[in-house]
Amino acid sequence: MLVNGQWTKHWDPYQHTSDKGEFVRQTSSFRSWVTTDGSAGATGSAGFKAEPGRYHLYVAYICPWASRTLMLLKLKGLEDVISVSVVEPRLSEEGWRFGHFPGASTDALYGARHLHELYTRADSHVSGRATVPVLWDKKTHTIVNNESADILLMLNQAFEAWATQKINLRPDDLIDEIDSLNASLYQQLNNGVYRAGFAKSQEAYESAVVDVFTMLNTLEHRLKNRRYLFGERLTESDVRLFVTLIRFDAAYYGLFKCNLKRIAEYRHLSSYMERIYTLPGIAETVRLDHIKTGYYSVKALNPNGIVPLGPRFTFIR
Ligand SMILES: N[C@@H](CCC(=O)N[C@@H](CS)C(=O)NCC(=O)O)C(=O)O
Repeated sequence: MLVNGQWTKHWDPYQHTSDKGEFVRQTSSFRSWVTTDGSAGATGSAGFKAEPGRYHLYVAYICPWASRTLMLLKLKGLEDVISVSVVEPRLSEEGWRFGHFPGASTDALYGARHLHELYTRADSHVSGRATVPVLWDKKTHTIVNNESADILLMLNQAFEAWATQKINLRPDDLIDEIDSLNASLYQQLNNGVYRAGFAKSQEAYESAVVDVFTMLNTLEHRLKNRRYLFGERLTESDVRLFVTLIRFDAAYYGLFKCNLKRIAEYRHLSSYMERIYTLPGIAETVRLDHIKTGYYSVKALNPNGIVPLGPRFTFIR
């Protein structure tokens, strides 16, 4: 991680751990907003007006938080408006690295070797983890925002003028319900799998796994007669759920020990996952090779770095 603009020697996969052995995720540090007129958003500073070609997304295909922002780019048809660089799936001693792993890229903007260089370019005294996703402003050479939840909102709203797909993932009549479902999805499932995987006590692990499967069972029931979580309309909650489902059997079931059941054993959840996977553009946001290579390279959880051969999805090449 970075301390006062300097990369500290070793990358540690464990984020903060509580006294009870619970995994605690760091809060994101760059929180400005791109808005249609450049006025300030909910947090951070003004000056980031939505313009085509001005912004860049740094992502990792392994990462669910980054992948959900990529899904928004596809669903809104913004690929020609916001450019993208992809880091390699394995975290190096210096964190995320650009390179030649198939599907990864170099840093198109500055030729940086590691993502942390972008963080220090934005703030030479920055401290904290250099996480993906990063929404970068090419005009002022800085990070606008590194919190995917905020980036999702920006991509849904601020670039409407150039979006080739006029889909609103947060329709007015559903906003409160979407936000409330998102909050429990995050706590119990999206971050629940991480709480299980990185728990340092049996108690913390078990409580996380119970949360994960309680949520999966509830969702399985909810999706019995529905196309998407809120019926016929695809919403932001579906994007948030999909990124965890698609990684589940490949990484969370084995590596994170969330092994009471696979998604393949849930009839409705698995057909729902396939339904979203086959939406135009979404398959391009899913790289199972990155997902498996990346998660299974976390030495603290898998010292020998062996990557499992399975699972095999019938609908993924
Ligand atoms: N709150 C952030 C979390 C992002 C995050 O934790 N990303 C992970 C990858 S999945 C990361 O970059 N980790 C690098 C590190 O911890 O050093 C968001 O949702 O944008």
